Amino acid sequence: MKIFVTGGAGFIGGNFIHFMLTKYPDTKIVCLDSLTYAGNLSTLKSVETNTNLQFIKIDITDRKGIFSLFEAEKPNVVVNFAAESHVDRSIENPDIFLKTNILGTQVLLDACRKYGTERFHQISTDEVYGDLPLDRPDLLFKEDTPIQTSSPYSASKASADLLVQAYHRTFGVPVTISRCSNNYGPYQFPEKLIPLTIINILAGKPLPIYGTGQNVRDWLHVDDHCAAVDLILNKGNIGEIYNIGGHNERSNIEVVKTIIEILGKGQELITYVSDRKGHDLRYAINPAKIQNDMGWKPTTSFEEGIEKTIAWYLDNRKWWEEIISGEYQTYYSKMYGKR
Ligand code: NAD
Ligand code: TDX
Repeated sequence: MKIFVTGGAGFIGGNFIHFMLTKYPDTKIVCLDSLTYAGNLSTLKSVETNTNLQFIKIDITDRKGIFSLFEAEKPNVVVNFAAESHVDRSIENPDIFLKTNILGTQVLLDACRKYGTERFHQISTDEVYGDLPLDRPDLLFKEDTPIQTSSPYSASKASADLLVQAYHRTFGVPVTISRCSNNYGPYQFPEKLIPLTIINILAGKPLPIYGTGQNVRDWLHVDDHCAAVDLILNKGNIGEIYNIGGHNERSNIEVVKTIIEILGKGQELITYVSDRKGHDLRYAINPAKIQNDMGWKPTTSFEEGIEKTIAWYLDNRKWWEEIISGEYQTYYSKMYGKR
């Protein structure tokens, strides 16, 4: 069995590679990643000598290169994590989001079609459903909730999902799609709320809260996401969409206060800043389909997962100190300098 994992030097793809190498000693993993600012080979350092892992630096929009790679390697399965993933960056510059997230997905689909790949799995997001009101806790995203996107990021992910479905219906490419809620855990790039908060607290820097801090996200530990994707690869029905989430809704201010408390600090670093444009109010996944069809259940509670994640950032300073020493500084001043 050979699996192409695109975006495997990023947060979730990297965790997925660790998960798969541990669980399947007979599976070959080929990581395809162009190493953008969000891709870090240090995420794969502890498995770099594993003979089941191969790394190839390639852009998924490079049609010729991708086709040559499929010709040479003939993967059984492709799991597409590669994407521009940060909403704030998509508001600053949508172009690269459309290129990587839509056109890159198309290149992979064309290659799967040509080389008869047994499965193409698209890693999508709950953001394709838009948002839910804060005062209707009874409403949750189901797989048939209409797509209604808010940011250039979510619009690009939704476009990719539509293409994936079209390639299944028109060309018979054997696809599955999963739409997951907000992930957290080891190796997450510190532009995202949880690692940014941990690292800023450790540095004694302000903790920027967009708007009122009441926006709600549905948090899932990345290991539970990886287990769900593995299940879908093994038991998912071709052409289907599966929502992944663990009923772990928290407002942003609650999340930040929890991290402050675990690190034993005071709340004086909390700083309310101007809101994100088009800021989605609330995400909440109904995971009944994957639970009922495949018996998936999250195993890590938010309380346990956030403790473990903070401990990981404390124990792995080298990983993130290297990351925040480069382009991140320019990004940070641009995004937060005058906010
Ligand atoms: P990330 O930004 O940490 O990693 C993305 C990876 O893709 C990086 O290694 C980057 O180098 C690589 N990449 C980007 N453009 C590429 C290109 N053109 N060619 C090859 N590689 C490229 O992202 P993440 O948080 O790990 O998200 C992974 C996937 O999961 C994305 O598709 C995202 O939309 C989806 N998702 C993320 C979350 C979340 O909470 N982080 C939740 C739901 C879905
Ligand atoms: O500094 C911040 N202050 C703040 O209040 C940051 C970075 C974020 N926020 C808020 C915005 C969101 O309401 O925290 C919430 C979480 O923000 P992000 O970590 O940027 O995640 P989000 O925008 O919810 O998107 C994430 O989940 C869905 C991932 O980045 C996407 O790739 C995924 O599809």
